[in-house]
Amino acid sequence: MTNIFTNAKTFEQAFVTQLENTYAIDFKDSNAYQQYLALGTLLKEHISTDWKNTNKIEADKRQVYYFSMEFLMGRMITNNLMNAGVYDVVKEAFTNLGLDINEIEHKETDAGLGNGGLGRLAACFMDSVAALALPVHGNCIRYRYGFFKQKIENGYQVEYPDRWLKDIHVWEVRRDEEAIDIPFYGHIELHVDEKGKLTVYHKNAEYVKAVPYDVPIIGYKNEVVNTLRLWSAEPSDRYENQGGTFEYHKKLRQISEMLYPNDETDEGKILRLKQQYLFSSAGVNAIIRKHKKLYGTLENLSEKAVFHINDTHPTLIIPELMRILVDEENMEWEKAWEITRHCVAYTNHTILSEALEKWPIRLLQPLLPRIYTITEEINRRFELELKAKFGDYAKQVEEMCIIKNGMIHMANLAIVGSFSVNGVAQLHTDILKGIEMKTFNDYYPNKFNNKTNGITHRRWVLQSNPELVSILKDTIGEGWIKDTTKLEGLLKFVDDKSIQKRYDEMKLARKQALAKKIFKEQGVELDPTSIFDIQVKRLHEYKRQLMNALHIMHIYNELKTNPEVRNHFHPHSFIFGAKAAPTYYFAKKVIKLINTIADKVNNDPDTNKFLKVVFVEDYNVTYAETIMPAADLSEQISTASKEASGTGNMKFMMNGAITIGTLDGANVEIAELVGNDNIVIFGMNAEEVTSLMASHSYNPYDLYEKDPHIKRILDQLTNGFFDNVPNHEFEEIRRNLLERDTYFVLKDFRSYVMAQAKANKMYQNRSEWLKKSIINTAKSGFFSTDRTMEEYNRDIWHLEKIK
Ligand code: 26W
Repeated sequence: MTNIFTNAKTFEQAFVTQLENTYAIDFKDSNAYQQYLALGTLLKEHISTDWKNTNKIEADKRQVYYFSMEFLMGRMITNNLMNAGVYDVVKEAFTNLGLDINEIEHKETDAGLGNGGLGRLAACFMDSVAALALPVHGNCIRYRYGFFKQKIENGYQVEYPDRWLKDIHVWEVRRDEEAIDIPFYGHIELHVDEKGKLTVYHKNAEYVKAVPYDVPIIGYKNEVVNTLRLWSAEPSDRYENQGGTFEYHKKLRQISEMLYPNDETDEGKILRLKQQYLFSSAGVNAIIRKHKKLYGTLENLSEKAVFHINDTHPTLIIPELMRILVDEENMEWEKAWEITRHCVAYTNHTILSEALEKWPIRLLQPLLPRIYTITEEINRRFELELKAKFGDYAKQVEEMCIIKNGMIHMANLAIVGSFSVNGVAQLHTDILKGIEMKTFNDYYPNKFNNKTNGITHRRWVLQSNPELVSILKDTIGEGWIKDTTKLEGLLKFVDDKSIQKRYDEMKLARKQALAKKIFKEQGVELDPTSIFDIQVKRLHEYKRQLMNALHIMHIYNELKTNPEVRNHFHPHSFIFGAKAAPTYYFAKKVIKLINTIADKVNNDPDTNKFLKVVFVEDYNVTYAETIMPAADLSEQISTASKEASGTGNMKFMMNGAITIGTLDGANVEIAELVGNDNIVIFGMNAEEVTSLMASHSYNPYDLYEKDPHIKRILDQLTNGFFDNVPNHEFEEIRRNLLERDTYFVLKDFRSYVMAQAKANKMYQNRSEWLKKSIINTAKSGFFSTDRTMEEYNRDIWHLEKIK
């Protein structure tokens, strides 16, 4: 096949032909959406040979299957063009044709198949493994509706469906011939013949057909194309009508209908369990089928395959593998268990207890009868093992067993059934090993390990920050793209005035771009020379957007009552982006509060030269591409010990923002890398939080009484200070803070106010600030997912690179 991307001319011709032939129109009559589809189609064809070849080369190699309920991919077009190395040619051709490549890129919908950190991490991992030529493939669900679209109406969040698939999804390939029937419900019959051989029958099952759609993941200029496999639920031919086909259709369609918009809270809904089993089982069975075809046996499975589970959501892989080995392959239990344990690796992303998944037996048993009995048997044997070691009534048995009080503890199953368990930042792993999962760590001393998260610098710098890319090119060259540790080369330039100036210009340009977008979409005008102070992440109490909001009220109060403050306060723009789970009442109140504050301060002509607040609507991956490069200050202010890692912190840092944050998650590692002068740390550390919690001695009301600033703010929440809301609007927020304050907002408030004041002052020393900004980029190379993936491979996966 000739390469149409060799130069602009040949591409132009091919592109025009493609458009005209597909739509039977003249090129001049085509619209941007058609142009986007034509471009996507041509690119997909272009990489198809590499895709096929990658599959061939990998066929008999050890591979990793990364199972994740979420892949928050965002738009793929730009990334694909860049990684395939054809971006410049296309851009040139489009210019010749009078087309704007940006406009066409924007026609792609944002693939929001994830909630937040965990899903975006999976997407960054996919980009890195392809760039590193590691044979790693994703498995997920092809949700018809991704993460909801957020609108702000009267200050409140309102959710709308995200119809990302409404038209054609150019990148996917449907593989009907690889569909797999998945049984739900029914009952199990066991038959033992004269020789003692066990046969398991699943009777009256309701089958659902899982159909895979493959999406190519293009490596950075290396001819590698991996696969992200998305499973869709469809009616199965094996389903014999047991009455009510309409019901059957309706129910099964729901399985891949929608992404659950909850993170960090365990909803325990049957539909979510169906989703988990559907993609876990379909994924594993497809891999097994391929493996058997190649080797005729599963005895060598653990040499050839790793099933990596992204949090506990795909843990059912463990009993499913056991089912296949024992029931279908007639393997002895012990041998099957040996293989299974050596095939599975587990990553934990949270220690919040409400986020640790537990399934009630009464839900799981009827839905997945065989999976349940296998899980019971895994638990029975494990308990015997524990009792033999610790005694029948030992606390270790109670703590580590998988099934207790009518619930199946998925994290326990994942730990017992895997060969590796990792946390996602050093502090997080230390807490898992030393506190939350200490008993397990004592029992399996070599199983737990740390793999600090990362981000793909190809999306978060190369694609999102052209001015920074150009500075890097002129200072350290282009080596950083292949090896981000080379960013350290920037350290030579920290005092170079001309480079400082370019950093200043880069930030200004990125801030202008964001300000322009915000003005266009929401009509709020921001001054690009003000400090852009940004907090974007899911809305959660532990992330403390509320503390940020209360601090804005404090600044406003100071500006109003103490005009002298204005003389040394650099204008400050506070920008928020966050989605709340639709059922999370308190989080939604916080959104309303932020918007109410914005309404008040933005419209006060007395102060609005100094202070602006914006809550950006519908924060998503595409939005983040404009936001990350535009920050001066990166807000990472979770209650210490609660944020497993954070990854937004890394994106901001790489783009030269300075972190204001607690010693939580990966902030700890950021602080170690940049040193105390180049980060603003405040608040209690993890140990202090843990011991304050344990002591039960915290009384937020004392702080209200002692600190007049806190008192003023809390009173303003309900005393008519806000014009357009009833006085009780924020009553729950006030009461929550005074009576519980579970996440120590008031406790850390003083220290946060001081940290903010320090940051504002620091910013005014331009040269020093720019130096810190450059140091942050220079030290951020560690946080590339290329490094993270190399570590997973070195310590867990042990894959050979392709070629
Ligand atoms: C059962 C409901 C549920 C759904 C999703 C519970 C927990 C989750 C995720 C594990 C939540 C999540 O996204 N955790 C985030 O993972 C990121 C990637 O490792 C970390 O950077 C964040 O700190 C962590 O909150």
